[in-house]
Amino acid sequence: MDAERKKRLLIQASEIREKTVELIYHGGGGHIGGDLSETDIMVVLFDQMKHDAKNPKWEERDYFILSKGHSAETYYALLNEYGYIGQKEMDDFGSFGALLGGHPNKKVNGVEANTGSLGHGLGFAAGAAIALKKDGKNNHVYVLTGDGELAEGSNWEALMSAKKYKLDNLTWIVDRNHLQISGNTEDVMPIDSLKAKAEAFGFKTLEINGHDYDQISDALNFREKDEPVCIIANTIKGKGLSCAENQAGWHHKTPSKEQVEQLKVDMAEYRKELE
Ligand SMILES: Cc1ncc(C[n+]2csc(CCOP(=O)(O)OP(=O)(O)O)c2C)c(N)n1
Repeated sequence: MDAERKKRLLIQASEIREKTVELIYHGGGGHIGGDLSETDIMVVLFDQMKHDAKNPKWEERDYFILSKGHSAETYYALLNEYGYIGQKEMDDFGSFGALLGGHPNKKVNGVEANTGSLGHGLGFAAGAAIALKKDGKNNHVYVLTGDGELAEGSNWEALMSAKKYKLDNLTWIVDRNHLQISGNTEDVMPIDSLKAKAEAFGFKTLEINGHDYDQISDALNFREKDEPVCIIANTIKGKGLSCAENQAGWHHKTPSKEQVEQLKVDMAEYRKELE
């Protein structure tokens, strides 16, 4: 990735982290840990996939499905940044009857699928990829799952179909932050060796640092004829909010005013270093 693009995206990610944490603070709660682990992946993805906020149902768009739907606040922050969602909707987050709920809903521009009940995004994504292939379309389908989410059996059924239907238009990204709702994934329900499992299910599997922009970008661009792709993105849950990093207790939490202010100071300093 060229230096200018990388700097632009790193700055954008720092702003998205601020926006996410503020949204959660004002809304009175959110899945802050998984929001902050997925931020860098989603910032790069939104920058390079085909989409158009002015025409959310554009026929040529790529599809993004946030299977780990609980981490919706980063998604909303990005959709707001790109103009899919207005400021009024952001301000209403957390209030009764608001458009933006704790989990993504198709009523929101830019959201392709209702998610939040874990284990359904991969099935939706594989189905969309099959349909697009049958229609001879070139749209690509990206789906982001959690690692804890992989304890749901329905994922593995969807994964089997990806190889059978030669879904080279499907990229499955795993936010591998090693934590889920109540602790370490390997204690709650072990999923290692995930790479061997993904390969056994027929995926071309890349393991990357989910906070490294060159690695994220290259992996998202990776294609091989007839082969579905899996990206295991190693990440840090709570990344950027120092008190929350790698802490299972920050899976769902409201930061204090001081913690929000600290994040803003840290992000501003970080941006200064980039200049
Ligand atoms: C079917 C279902 N069971 C349980 C939950 C409750 N739940 C919400 S988040 C979560 C843990 C998810 O962990 P992971 O996929 O690793 O997400 P991340 O750490 O990236 O936030 C659970 C069990 C749910 N949303 N859906």
